[in-house]
Formats: sequence, structure tokens, C-alpha cells
Amino acid sequence: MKRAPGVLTIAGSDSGAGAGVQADARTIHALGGYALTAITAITAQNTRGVQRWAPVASGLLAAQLGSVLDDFPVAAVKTGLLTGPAAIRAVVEALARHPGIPLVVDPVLGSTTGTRFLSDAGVRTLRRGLLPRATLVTPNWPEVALLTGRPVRTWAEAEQAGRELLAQCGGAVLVKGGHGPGPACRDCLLLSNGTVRWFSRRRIATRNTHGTGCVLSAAIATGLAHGWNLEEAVCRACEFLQQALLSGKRVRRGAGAGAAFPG
Ligand code: PXL
Repeated sequence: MKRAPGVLTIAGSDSGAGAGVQADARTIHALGGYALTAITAITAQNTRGVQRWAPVASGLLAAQLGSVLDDFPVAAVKTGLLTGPAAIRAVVEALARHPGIPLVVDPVLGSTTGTRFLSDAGVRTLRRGLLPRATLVTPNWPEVALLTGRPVRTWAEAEQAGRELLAQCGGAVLVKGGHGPGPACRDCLLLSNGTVRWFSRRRIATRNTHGTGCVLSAAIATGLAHGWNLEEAVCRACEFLQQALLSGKRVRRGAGAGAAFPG
């Protein structure tokens, strides 16, 4: 059997396992990767929401990053919940010592249920420090609006904001369409060479959207770790998420149950 490539997720712990490192590790494993983790925060949450949370000290985050990156062959990295400037600087400094590793940044600002995780100062550090290092950034509509200062209310505005973010980033941008209107979910991939590709799928009627961004970015990172090109990794990750959402529909609890898994 082919050895599973190491995929490092830098993310928060979700005690309910719908999002965060738990969702990432399941996704990476399901797609044939070996999940390595650096935990940025601990959340106490369930399907009803986030009851309490606290960041992990940035020195302890830096130590986790050093332990993993100095020892394991890491084929791709993804970031999820980052808590502020110090945590983001720890990630930037650790990755600067490993410049060749592909990086997927899911710019998590808060939870689907309304808890804000990243401060305004954190957003500035993310934009200036981490986004220029990213192979791919995966904002949803509210996130791309906040990162660019442009309102996003239509598919055309989503693409326009994506172009603006692309100009700031250097890497590629995937503007996820889950917040858009209508029966289709349309994700817009903007590559650094100017190519724009839309991935359109039937919208799944479910309240269980908690953790979908985590699953998607972890799946893309695992695809990159397998050596697939960006378009292929994105396309297959969207398909994996679609299947996860279809099985998650059957989970009947609060809105935050998260996307379950096929099989
Ligand atoms: O889906 C965003 C997210 C990421 N990471 C953790 C979370 C959440 C949302 O609740 O709890 C740990």
C-alpha cells in the first residue's frame, strides 16, 4: 500500500467534533492522508453552539508546530481557527522554515452559530502575514467581504471580491458559495494566472452546515498532499463535501451537528 502523506492541520478543537481538528482529522484519514495536528484553541461546544472557548498560548502552539514540522514529512498544511496576531505570527514563522509545503488557509472568523473567534487585529495580521504565503485561501461570502471591504450580495460580486483578494494574496482564491441564493451552490476558483473556474453543485437543504469549511479545506490539503493539481484537488474536495452533507442531513439535533461522513 502507498504510504499516507502527512497533512498538518493547525486548528481549534471542537468537543462536538463537527468542525475543527476533529473534522479535519477524519477528512484527512478518509482521503488517505496521515493527520498531524497543532491545536490553536479549545472550544466546549455541541450541536447547540459554543458554550465556552479559550486560545492555546502562542508559545505552546509554536512548540506543537516545531515538534511536527521538525520530525515528520509534511506534504501539505491547512489552517482553520487562528485566535489572534501572536498565533498567526507563530504559524508564519514556523512555515517560513518550510517554504515548499503547500498551504491552504481557511480564514475562519467565527462559528456558524455566531461566536467570533478572530479579533480585528488578528484579521490584519492574517491578511498581511499569512495570506501572502498561502497556496489557496478559501473564504465564504462574509469572510471575503470582510477581507476586501467589498459587499458581496451576488455571484458577480463574489467573483469581483475574489479578484481583489487574489491581488492581495499571490496564491489562488476559492470563494465558497454556501451563502449565495438559489438552488445551486457555486464556488469560484481564481488562479494566480487569471483563470477563473466555477464549480456548481446542487444545494443540499440542511441545517447541518457546521464544519463544512473545515472539511473542504482539509480535503483540498489532502489532495495537494497526494500531488494532485489545485483544480483537481478542489473539484474532488467539493464532491467529498457534497457526499458528507448528504449523510449529515440525517443527523437530527441542533443546527451545529456538522457534516457527517459517507460510508
Ligand atoms: O467552522 C468554523 C470552526 C472552526 N474551528 C472550530 C470551530 C468552528 C466553528 O464552530 O469550533 C474549532
